[in-house]
Amino acid sequence: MAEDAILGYLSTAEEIPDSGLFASQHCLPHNDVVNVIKSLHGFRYIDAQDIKRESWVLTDEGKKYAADGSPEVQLFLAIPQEGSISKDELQKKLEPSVFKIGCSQAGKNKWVDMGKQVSRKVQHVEDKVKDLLIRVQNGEEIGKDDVSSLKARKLIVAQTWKGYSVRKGPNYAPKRKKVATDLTRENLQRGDWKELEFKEYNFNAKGPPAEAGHLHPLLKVKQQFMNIFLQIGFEEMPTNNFVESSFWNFDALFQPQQHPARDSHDTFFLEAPSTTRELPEDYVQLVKRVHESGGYGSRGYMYDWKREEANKNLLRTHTTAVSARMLYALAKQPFAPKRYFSIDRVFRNESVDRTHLAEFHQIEGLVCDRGLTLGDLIGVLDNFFSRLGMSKLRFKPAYNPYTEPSMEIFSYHEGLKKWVEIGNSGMFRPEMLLPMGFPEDVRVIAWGLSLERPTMILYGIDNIRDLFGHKVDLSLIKRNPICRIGIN
Ligand code: FB9
Repeated sequence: MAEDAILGYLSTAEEIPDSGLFASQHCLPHNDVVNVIKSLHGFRYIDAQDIKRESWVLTDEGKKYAADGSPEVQLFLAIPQEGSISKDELQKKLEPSVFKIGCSQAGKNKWVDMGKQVSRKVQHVEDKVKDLLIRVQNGEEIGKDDVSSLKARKLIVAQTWKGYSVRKGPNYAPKRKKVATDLTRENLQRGDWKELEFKEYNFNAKGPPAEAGHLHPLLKVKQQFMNIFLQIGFEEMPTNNFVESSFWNFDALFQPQQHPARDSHDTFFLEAPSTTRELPEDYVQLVKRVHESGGYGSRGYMYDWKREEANKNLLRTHTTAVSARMLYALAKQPFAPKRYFSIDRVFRNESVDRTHLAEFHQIEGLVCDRGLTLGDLIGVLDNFFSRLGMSKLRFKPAYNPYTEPSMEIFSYHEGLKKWVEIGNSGMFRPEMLLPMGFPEDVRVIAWGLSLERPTMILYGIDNIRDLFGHKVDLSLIKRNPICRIGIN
């Protein structure tokens, strides 16, 4: 239809100057004409040039006034020729917006006398606004000031009209030749391949996207962190147990049983199995004692430590529970320095918001060796975070039940132009290490951070719910860029 019209027209005419005009002259929807032009241009039957035209179209309000007349004229006509009408009565006769705008416009035009009573000040008025709107509707030109006054009243808005001017192309023909896109056995048998015109190969055509699996951004960033830990001689701790006993999650870390984090407001306790099956009894007694009366130079917490409290099962609130298990196992062997790390899920009964879910991935690193100092901790943190592109670190004294001294870690983030809290750290307390059986001079420095925060910053994700959980938009997973940490 449109194709024959265009190719046919060009058989006699040099060009089609304006596809819009051509469409209306041939009673064709301009869209169809445009699609055909794009296709014929693709096959070089024609040469199409973009043409743009700024035009004005009526807003919904503009359309209303073009149909029913401008509000000021509607108001004027609602006032009796002679005498006056009360403002309230007049208001009842018109729509609220028409009355409001009508009053101000008619007032401005000095058409009416607006008091408690309203009366006409002139005999007759022209609805210039309506006429202008109708002319715009018909695509007619109107004066600049009229345009600006209608625009100011939000009765018209600019619209860019896009069309094409068309000329014959190198492959022009009055009728599109069927181009073959494949040389088939039948063509060869029938020998009609001689006449056939073959479509050119488009060697730039992209093949169908290769469907493949995609790594979640969190796993890409996790891999980067694992590479760094392995590069600096750390060994991964086994974290494949989300369910932990209160003993390893809290008591072994010298966290007292009345500590607020140990109640169900912060921690998910298990109904079934509600209690742990077994704990290393001798070690439990040492933990009980250090909580109750201290030792190793500590006075302990001086409270009655309850076994049943330690037996309670929960969803681990930190992977530091795994560190406790691994350090206890390490203390059983002849002492050898060790570097451990863990990256896995932890669960906290926290209110969900833009940066917090009830679960996140904790990253933890620890170094166990003789005579380690806070300086060693700062050194290790410098080394670790510099490999993440975070070189300028600052430390702020902090408190954890299981480390003394403790420090919050801050880094200046060039992209965000601010200091960002990037983690927490400290030296595990002797009340934690010595009951495990470590020699006096063995120290353990450790630190932790989350996986979600760096991933959100690296991928520019503002709300953690867009990153993790059932609301994640899968296309984010499909088209997120490769993760090269150290990107600022
Ligand atoms: O991840 C955190 N911040 C962070 C980390 C990296 C990062 O990288 C960007 C690319 C540049 C950006 C930000 N934080 C720890 C700091 C804050 O987000 C904090 O508000 C939230 N924290 C979580 C806990 O929230 C209750 C992050 C999580 C956290 C905090 C502490 C530890 C682990 C995770 C720990 C520990 C620890 C301490 C001593 C010994 C052993 C473990």
